[in-house]
Amino acid sequence: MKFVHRAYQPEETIAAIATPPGEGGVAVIRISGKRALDVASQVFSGQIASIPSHTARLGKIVDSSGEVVDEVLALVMRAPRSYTGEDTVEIHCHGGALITQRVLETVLKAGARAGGPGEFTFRAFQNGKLDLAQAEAVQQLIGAKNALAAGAAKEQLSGKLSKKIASFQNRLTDIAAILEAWVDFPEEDLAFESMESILAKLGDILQAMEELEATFHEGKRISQGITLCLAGPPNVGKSSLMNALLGKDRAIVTPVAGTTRDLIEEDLLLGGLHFRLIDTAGIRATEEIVEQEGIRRSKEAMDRSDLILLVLDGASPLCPEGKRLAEEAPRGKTLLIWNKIDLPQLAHHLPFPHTTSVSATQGTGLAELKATLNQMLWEKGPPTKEEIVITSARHRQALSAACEGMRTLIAGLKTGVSPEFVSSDMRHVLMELGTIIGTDITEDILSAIFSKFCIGK
Ligand SMILES: Nc1nc2c(ncn2[C@@H]2O[C@H](COP(=O)(O)OP(=O)(O)OP(=O)(O)O)[C@@H](O)[C@H]2O)c(=O)[nH]1
Ligand SMILES: [Mg+2]
Repeated sequence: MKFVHRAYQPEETIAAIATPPGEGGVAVIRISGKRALDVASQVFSGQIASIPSHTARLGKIVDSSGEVVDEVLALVMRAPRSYTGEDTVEIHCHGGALITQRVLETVLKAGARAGGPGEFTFRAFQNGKLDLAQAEAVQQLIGAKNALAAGAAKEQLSGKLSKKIASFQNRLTDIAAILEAWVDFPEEDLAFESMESILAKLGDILQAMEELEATFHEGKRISQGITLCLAGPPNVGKSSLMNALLGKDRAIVTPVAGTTRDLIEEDLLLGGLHFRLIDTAGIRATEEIVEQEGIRRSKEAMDRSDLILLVLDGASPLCPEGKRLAEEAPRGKTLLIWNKIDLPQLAHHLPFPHTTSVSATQGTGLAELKATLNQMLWEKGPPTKEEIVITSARHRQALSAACEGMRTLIAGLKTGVSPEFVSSDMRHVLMELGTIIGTDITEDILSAIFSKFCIGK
């Protein structure tokens, strides 16, 4: 179902299943809006219209023909002390797909409208329970696939990012007031704030904004995971290393060069981070058409990966393909791995910024490999809890536009452009910052954001 965002109409009461589809112990149907208690009372056998907020009653859901649909618990949360800020009733029924659907249908017949994706959170936003960045964090928390992503979402939900954006806005608004005064009274000597001091303040704010924008580099890795591909010539032990890292016999390993043909992808959790590990076909010159296609895919995988594990056989002379790969691999994102250290090693000299040695079959050197990966990923170590990290491309884009506006603004002040232009640049910066927390946002953007949510949230 596609959510067609509509203007918030508090008199409309919405209902949706808030729990995932399928079978479970319980399922929750959420009803929210001015008439939530009225709608629930029509279908619920017990008396809930006058019970205190945050209390529950046991009773039955009865449909319009008098048939009992299920025995349920009804939980009442009165405005404004609910997630949406509206009167809310949660019906906890038995968690079967059919039962849950029938309870929802009964509630809808009693006068509620089916809620769209994210519509409860949209109402929470409209009622000031959450700002936009916090509302987005709700969805990120639900979708988090690793501990760091969940941590970052929780920090954002707590309002840390919003506070930081608001502090930029407040500091800029103070400066804007002075600039506006210059526009209104250009002939007056507004000596209480010198141009140097204003420029210094703007420079500080810009630097803080740029620092926040730069955290997206890490934030993206946290929220979207890291693509890691195993590449190298045939038979060096790429698939063996894949299996060793996964701790399971996933990829076929044989002494035959050219065993792996297609890409093999698996998820891997390392140090609280989500990795997408890709095993590729060994790269060499071949006439064989299937292998050629495999090699083409290997190269593509190397291009799109965040990091490349370039595997070479330390116990054999370096083959021409290995030499070429080592020359061509992008240094910054490649970790050179000498495999088969359980065998007598040949003296190889390949100057590489990141190198490690392992035995995929014996499982030795894996801890060091993981530690080196971590070092490559986080220049300053993984983000700590106190740090604010932006994980959303939308926030990054807005910050980047705001920084750009700041640079124009500062350059304008330095070259003495007309004050009107400076003020308009300032309004632009404030507006871009506002889109992050939802103070300056168009209906279209709101609709796009909330339509990505799940139904019932
Ligand atoms: N002694 C030793 N043998 C290894 C090690 N790693 C892999 N091998 C052997 O090397 C051979 C090739 O291993 P694979 O993992 O299939 O190599 P690959 O790089 O995936 O090869 P392709 O898929 O053909 O490109 C197998 O016989 C493995 O048992 C190791 O650390 N030590
Ligand atoms: Mg292989």
